[in-house]
Amino acid sequence: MSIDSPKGAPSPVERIKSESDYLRGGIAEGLADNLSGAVSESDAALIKFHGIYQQDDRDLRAQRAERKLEPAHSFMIRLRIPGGLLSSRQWLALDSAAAELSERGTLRLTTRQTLQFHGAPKENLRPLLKTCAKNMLDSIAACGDVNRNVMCSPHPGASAAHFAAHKTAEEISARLLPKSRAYFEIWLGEKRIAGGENENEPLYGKQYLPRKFKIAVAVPPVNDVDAWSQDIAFVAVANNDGNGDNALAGFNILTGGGLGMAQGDRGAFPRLGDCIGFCEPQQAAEVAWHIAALQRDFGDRSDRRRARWKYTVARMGADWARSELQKRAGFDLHPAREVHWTRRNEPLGWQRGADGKWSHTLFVENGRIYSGGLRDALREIAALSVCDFLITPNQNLMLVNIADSDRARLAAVLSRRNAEANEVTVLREHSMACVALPSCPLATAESERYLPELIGKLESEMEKRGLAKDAVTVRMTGCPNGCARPYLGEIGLVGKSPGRYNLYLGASFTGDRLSAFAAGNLDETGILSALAPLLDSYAAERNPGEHFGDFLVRAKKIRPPQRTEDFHPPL
Ligand code: SRM
Ligand code: SF4
Repeated sequence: MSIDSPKGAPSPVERIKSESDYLRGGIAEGLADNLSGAVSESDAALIKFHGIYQQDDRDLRAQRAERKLEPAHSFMIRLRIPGGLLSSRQWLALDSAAAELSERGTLRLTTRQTLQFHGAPKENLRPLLKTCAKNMLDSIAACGDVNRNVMCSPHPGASAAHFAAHKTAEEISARLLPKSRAYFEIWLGEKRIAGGENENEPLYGKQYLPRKFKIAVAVPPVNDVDAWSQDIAFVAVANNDGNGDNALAGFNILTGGGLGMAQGDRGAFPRLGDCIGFCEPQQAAEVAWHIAALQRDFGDRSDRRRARWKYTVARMGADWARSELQKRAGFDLHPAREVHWTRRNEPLGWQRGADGKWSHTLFVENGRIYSGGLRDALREIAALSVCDFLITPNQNLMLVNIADSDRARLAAVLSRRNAEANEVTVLREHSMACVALPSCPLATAESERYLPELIGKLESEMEKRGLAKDAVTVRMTGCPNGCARPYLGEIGLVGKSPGRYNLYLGASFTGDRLSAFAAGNLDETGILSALAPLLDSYAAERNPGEHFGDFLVRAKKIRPPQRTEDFHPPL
């Protein structure tokens, strides 16, 4: 899949960024305006770089318009939590902040291992971010045309390689963080000091990147971060020196992956990253910095729909990326090492790590934590201060670093509050939905609020055919942007219009093959009818241990995508 070279004038967002005085714009003045719950259009673009999105409640939009009222504006705040790790104290602080300062009051775990507050009124933004700062947390660069939250396979205690991988994720996050003090001035009240006018951004410059940029560190055999979907994935290779210590030898580097598409944009495509070689552990942050700089210099700044790094790599080639990177970094990459993948999620329930400590993974359906049993249990556990909290790349929550002596205490709280890694089916366990309605401005269909119901119906279909114990990844989004990584789901459902979805099929269970477009504009009956014959064949004809996506490809029920058109409905 290839694309044309960029032509045309810079997009309007490029001007907003370069005239923003390193992300200040008029944000502070907009916050002081009490007449509107919103900020100006250009500031709405800039606050994203501070981890904040202006939204409105779409459930109320029509009703308010009828009454000639401004939309019900509020803000979504997304934190920066590299590798998703939080202390008990931080968890407690975030839990209270959600309850007190955001109208929806929920905590929302995201597909990139961080946490979102939905529905914060403008006047609560500063108090919320100050609470975060007091607890050593921030939302810098959680959104915007910069490097986003760096993901990492959970959890640091699982093995020496996991521990080193987490350190690398933190190092990359810190190295690629914008240097502007705007966040500290606007949200935390820092005064601009003399000499502040000489501020600069050594990596990003005045215009920052052409588009968002995403990095993950993966630890095989679990591809929970969906390594092939990232702008850069560092795939940990553990030492095979016979000591059995599983220490980190270095990283295979995948680059140029990305999933976003848009309604009606037939030139858009999801893309898997290319493997360009292997680097040593201490070179990873340098590699990340230089690849981001390549995207800064060669990415398309005229058309935001083609501005992601995946399109730059599709246009210039992975060999170009490797050789430019080597030239700029001043070292050569080694040949990639062999790695083996088996699954894409962390098993639910109790596990013991190489450090002898316990972890407990809880299923959080589509990442939303409402008030009630689970929320109360988590608060009670956090108050004991005997474990850390880790958000997984599948929107679940792991309690980690639990000593032998504390395990029974935690288990008792979970059981009393009815919040243990409960009896979810493997189908539900492997499902994921993006936020969509009512907060996402881009949603054209329900996702988080609808998938649980659809999964219930699919569970019956699976059970009828003796497939109740078979894990199939099901991912749903409310539009083609791909926030729950649907094109890597063995069953991908992508919102088209209210109640209607496009069906994607044929991705691999381990996430190294994309799905292709299979059927369009399906309502629930259409989805279930399209899947029924495929599940019949799967139940009757699969090889032992064969996953659904692999079966569909082997049995020629679907052809893996080869051309851009394979991701779109036929014309
Ligand atoms: Fe996303 C835009 C939510 C992960 C691709 N995404 C949005 C916005 C901010 C809508 C907007 O632009 O106004 C959504 C806010 C909804 C809300 O109300 O909370 C949104 N994206 C999410 C989250 C919360 C989904 C979730 O259910 O967890 C995820 C937050 C991640 C994080 O913590 O940083 C989320 N988004 C992703 C992913 C998956 C990933 O990164 O692993 C993707 C696909 C991978 C990729 O980027 O290629 C993704 N989001 C997009 C895109 C399409 C980008 C593109 O290349 O075209 C958009 C739209 C855009 O950027 O213009 C988007
Ligand atoms: Fe919103 Fe679309 Fe992302 Fe879902 S996939 S959160 S609907 S942008």
